Amino acid sequence: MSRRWFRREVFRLLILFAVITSIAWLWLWDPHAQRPRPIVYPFDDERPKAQPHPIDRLISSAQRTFDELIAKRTTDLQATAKAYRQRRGRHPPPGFEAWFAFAKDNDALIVEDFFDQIYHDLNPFWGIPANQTRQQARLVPEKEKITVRNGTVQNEKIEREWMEHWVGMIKGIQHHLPDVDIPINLMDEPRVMVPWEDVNRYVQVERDSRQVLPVEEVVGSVSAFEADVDLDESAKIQFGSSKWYWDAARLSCAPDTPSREVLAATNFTGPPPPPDLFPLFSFEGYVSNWTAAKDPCLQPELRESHGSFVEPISKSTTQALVPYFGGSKLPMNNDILIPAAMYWPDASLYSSGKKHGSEWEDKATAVIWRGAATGGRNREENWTRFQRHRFVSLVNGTQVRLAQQNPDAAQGPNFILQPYETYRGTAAQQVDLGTWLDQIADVGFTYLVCFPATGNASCPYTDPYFEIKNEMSLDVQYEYKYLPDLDGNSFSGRYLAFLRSTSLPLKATIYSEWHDSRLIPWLHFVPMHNSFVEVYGILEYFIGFSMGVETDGGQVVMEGGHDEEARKIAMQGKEWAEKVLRKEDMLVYVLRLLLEYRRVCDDERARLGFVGDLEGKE
Ligand SMILES: *[C@@H]1O[C@H](CO)[C@@H](O)[C@H](O)[C@H]1NC(C)=O
Ligand SMILES: *[C@@H]1O[C@H](CO)[C@@H](O)[C@H](O)[C@H]1NC(C)=O
Ligand SMILES: *[C@@H]1O[C@H](CO)[C@@H](O)[C@H](O)[C@H]1NC(C)=O
Ligand SMILES: *[C@@H]1O[C@H](CO)[C@@H](O)[C@H](O)[C@H]1NC(C)=O
Ligand SMILES: *[C@@H]1O[C@H](CO)[C@@H](O)[C@H](O)[C@H]1NC(C)=O
Ligand SMILES: *[C@@H]1O[C@H](CO)[C@@H](O)[C@H](O)[C@H]1NC(C)=O
Ligand SMILES: CC(=O)N[C@H]1CO[C@H](CO)[C@@H](O)[C@@H]1O
Repeated sequence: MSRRWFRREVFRLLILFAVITSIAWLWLWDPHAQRPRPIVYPFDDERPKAQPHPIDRLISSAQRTFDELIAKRTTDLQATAKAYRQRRGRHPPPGFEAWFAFAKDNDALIVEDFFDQIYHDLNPFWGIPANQTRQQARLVPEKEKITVRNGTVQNEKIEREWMEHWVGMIKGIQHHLPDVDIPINLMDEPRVMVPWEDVNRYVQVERDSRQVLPVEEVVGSVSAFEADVDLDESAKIQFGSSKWYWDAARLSCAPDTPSREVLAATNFTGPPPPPDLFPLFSFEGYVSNWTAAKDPCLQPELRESHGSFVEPISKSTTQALVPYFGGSKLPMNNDILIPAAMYWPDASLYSSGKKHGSEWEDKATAVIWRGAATGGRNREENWTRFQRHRFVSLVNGTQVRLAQQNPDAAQGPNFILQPYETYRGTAAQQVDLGTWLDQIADVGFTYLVCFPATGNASCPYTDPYFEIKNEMSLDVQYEYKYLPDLDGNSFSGRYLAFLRSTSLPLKATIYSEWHDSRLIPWLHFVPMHNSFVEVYGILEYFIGFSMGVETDGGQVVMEGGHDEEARKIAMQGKEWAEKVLRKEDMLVYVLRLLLEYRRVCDDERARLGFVGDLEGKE
């Protein structure tokens, strides 16, 4: 009897102990926490052994983030409306019931957080009069807007291909839409950049106006759209341009951010300044806070190392808060995001239709990239600061070897090599970095996009550093395991296709897209810093390195990699994209967006709402 009791007590204590230690461990370990700069071990064998690789930790932390997100899923109207009120602080917009039915009919997974971007984009509009936004939209020329009347898209003459895709998208939901004017940005680059102080004032108005009104005070349908009011031409949207895009952009950063007071760079000679070894927002060098790692307000060095700031192709922007819809923007822009036009057609340059690549095991264990040298207008004086050029150079074995042999400093024309051992790289100690890159990477430009234009793919000032490679269709690229995805003149239009492929996207960007709150780094894709400082660490973690062993076929055998982790992320990304980034999901997003947009443009907006789920309950 007492012996059994004793055993039970010991067992209990053991359980208690286990619970306490796991809680303490979970509590103490937070990959997002701002840590002091870690110690840099000059030699790998000084590093404490048997610690999990930082990427292992980031991967398991990503799984937890995902579990928390998905636990918020709602499946009926009641719960969905309730989650809305909790997160947004007001009633859902008129039309919410039809929206929910549409989402259900299309098997959409509903998590209120998936729509956060809509509120980030639209909330500032509560700070300016509804009629002003409405008039501004009305005054946009026909060819730059989509007009919906009586449940039908009115656009007939369509000149641009992008417009055709977006019209197709809106047609998919036109029967559910109130009358509305949707101005569309047909340029690559975002257009609206409102100073932070103004946006702050506007969102304060929104916050103060939040209210879950008593049911009897709520108006359930939007006001009739004025047929032909006298339009005040002075409300017309005006765009201008500034020579230094950065100096306009940083005004949209919060006053306490590092970029706010940093003037634009004017000397773009040579490589950008060396990147931090363990950049901010990373865990032992690897991206841990993706939202922060891609935000130019938090990384002033981007002003001189990303084409969007060095020299964008077009700089037509406004500082006024006006409604302009587009496929991507910088975090500091105030454009309203919709899914990008190139995500809509079933097959195009940016996707390979139904082909998503073969089985992981059948792919080459290597990195593939093809593309044009875009990113902005690269010139002889500043091409060394462009992100695509930098990436292509950094994984070119010959360029890296030349840099290592450079007697002055370990640098190439457009990059400075960092001591790669700090990223737990061991390949460099076994084999020469250049040789290793030759074995695992096939990356190159198909067109050098010279300025002034040469009329062909070559370019006198970059020819010495880059080979012009043949184009390669996406389905051939899918025969390789690793797919870097880099910003061009704006975001990269292949991203969705890459996610949906059976290969693994390695993503670096400064752009925001509609789907950002749906994708989790290290779970659905691999994030990279825009400096690419940790690219060798990432490649070594996944691919491993060669000890000189070759197969019978003469292929180099890689050891010490994490092929299974790579396969898993590739497949998780694919399955998730097939669940929440389908065309149906885009429509569900755009319908929600347009219902909100219509409400915020309505003079009665303060009282408009959906309360169908509450009626008869009070
Ligand atoms: C990421 O960084 C931003 C900016 O420092 C911060 O506001 C945010 O809370 C961080 N996110 C996480 C998940 O730690
Ligand atoms: C917008 O409405 C306000 C009253 O709510 C009015 O004073 C103002 O003139 C209107 N502005 C425009 C551009 O029509
Ligand atoms: C929409 O319907 C109304 C009423 O049926 C009609 O008066 C109006 O002309 C229609 N507008 C368009 C653009 O079709
Ligand atoms: C620009 O920077 C380069 C390299 O740092 C330097 O050699 C050159 O003198 C600078 N030019 C000007 C005009 O400051
Ligand atoms: C490309 O065009 C330039 C002149 O614009 C010419 O000098 C050069 O030979 C051409 N290169 C090729 C590979 O055709
Ligand atoms: C790699 O770098 C070397 C030396 O700069 C250059 O000649 C070669 O064309 C580059 N290869 C590619 C694929 O760009
Ligand atoms: C628009 C812009 O920034 N262009 C710059 C590219 O680099 C050269 C040389 O540094 C500058 O003179 C240009 O102004």
